[in-house]
Amino acid sequence: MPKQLVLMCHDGGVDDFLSVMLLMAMDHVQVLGIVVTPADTYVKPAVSATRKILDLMGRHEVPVAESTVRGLNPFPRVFRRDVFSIDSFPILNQRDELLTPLVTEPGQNFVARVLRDALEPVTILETGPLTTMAAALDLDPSLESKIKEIIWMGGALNVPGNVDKILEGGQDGSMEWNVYWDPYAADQIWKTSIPLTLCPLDITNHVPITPQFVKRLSRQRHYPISDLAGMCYALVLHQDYFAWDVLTTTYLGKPEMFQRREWETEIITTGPSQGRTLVKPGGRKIKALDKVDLDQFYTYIFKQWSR
Ligand SMILES: [Ca+2]
Repeated sequence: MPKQLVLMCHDGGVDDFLSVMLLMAMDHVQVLGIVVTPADTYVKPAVSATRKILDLMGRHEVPVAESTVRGLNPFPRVFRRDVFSIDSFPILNQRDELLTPLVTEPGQNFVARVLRDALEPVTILETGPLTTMAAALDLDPSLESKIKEIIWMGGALNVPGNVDKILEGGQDGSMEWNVYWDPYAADQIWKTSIPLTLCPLDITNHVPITPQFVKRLSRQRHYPISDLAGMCYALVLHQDYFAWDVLTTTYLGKPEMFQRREWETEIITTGPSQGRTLVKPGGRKIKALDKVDLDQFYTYIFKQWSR
């Protein structure tokens, strides 16, 4: 059976690296490349860590690119700095040279080239803001037809957002970070006819990363990927943490685990609700992951990282 063509775009948070590790453990996909958007991260170590993870997993045929887009509302530094630790993990630094190639052109140009060259429409797995995808479509709007679907960790439909009302003054707290970083890019994608499947906070709120979960990973740390995943989670376990990007990526691997639901929505680009994914009759139709079988999800993660 031909493999599903996938291009991953992530934004260098802890959850993004875990998603790379999950994606690379899937047999049914052919990953055409990974692009890093400079959002929830510092981009140089994020690109470096991504290449090191691919090396560790023996997947150095997958090129990695650095997007040069900019967002509107920067992620807090306290979120972004974990990448320095990950890039320095001993398990990722046993070799002197990286085998995974770094693409020389900007990430958004790379996305456009990959889509143009693809023989079949490509599934986009997006675990950061949509800015790089929007920039690639600016380069060549006709490439919209080469995108089979965008699977996106983004949005808060019928639950509060995760942008802090006090730290990000003047906001009403209704928006999710990946939209808030660049609402205009999300709005641009909303105006296309690309099929969109969202993994919003509505579902991720029900998929916590618990100390028990991390403990169970520790018990299988003889697998290098489980060991690496456990170290990544150790960086964030002191705070409330959920499977945001990892749940989104799991949908690509095991869609049958999920129920989806259609909504009509609009992106608010200005004012105190800037970045909100507003449910509004007559709005842009999207599908959102609605329910997941939690037992199946956790079992899948432990199995996929047993390598
Ligand atoms: Ca992310």
